[in-house]
Amino acid sequence: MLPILYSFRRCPYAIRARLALGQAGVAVELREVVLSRKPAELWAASPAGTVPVLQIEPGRVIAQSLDIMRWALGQGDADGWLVRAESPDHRTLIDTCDGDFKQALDRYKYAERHPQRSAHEWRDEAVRCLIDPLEARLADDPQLGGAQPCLTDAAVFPFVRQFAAVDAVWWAASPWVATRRWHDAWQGSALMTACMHKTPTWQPGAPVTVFPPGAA
Ligand SMILES: N[C@@H](CCC(=O)N[C@@H](CS)C(=O)NCC(=O)O)C(=O)O
Repeated sequence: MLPILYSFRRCPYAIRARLALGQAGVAVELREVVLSRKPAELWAASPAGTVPVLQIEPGRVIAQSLDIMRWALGQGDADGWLVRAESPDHRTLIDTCDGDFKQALDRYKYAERHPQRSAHEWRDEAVRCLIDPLEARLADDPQLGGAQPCLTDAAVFPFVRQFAAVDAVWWAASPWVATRRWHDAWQGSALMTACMHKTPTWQPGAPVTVFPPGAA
């Protein structure tokens, strides 16, 4: 039996998990869920009810996206994604992404719910938290991992993708040239294309969908 991944196609946490599983070449049964109608099987596997959730075997569950990434790459990491992401500054980048940046991103996206500041002010905050630091690093190297990508690139990219999509016209003309190049390379990559392959919503008894597409 394959490990089971409960996932939601557009969720940035689920995207980072799928990127790592795809990179590692770990085949899983993909169960696409609708967040407003999560299946009982997901709740049973993880009472937190968030996605992604990876059930490696009955009773063995990983319910945090970064842990899924690390587990997947622990199964296969021919390109050294883990080792290049080991330094404390990489951990800081991911913490900032998941913390201050994610908060500013959500407020920028749903600015009408956060009237303490304007959408542009929330956007500026998001830039200050993460986009500026990314630009400084990516001006010197094409990837956060250096010449080659690493876990940090894949962990952070889905959130920058979401940020860029809030106002794609503004982003395309923005001054973060190196970050935009990095974003576009990830967005157009074969790995990302495989990750964003559309699958029907899972329900009990549905035919098994294997991820990555085409894996055994
Ligand atoms: N810390 C978790 C966060 C996962 C998370 O918040 N996922 C969102 C979807 S993007 C979710 O499932 N939210 C619950 C909901 O919307 O009901 C992780 O890294 O996996």
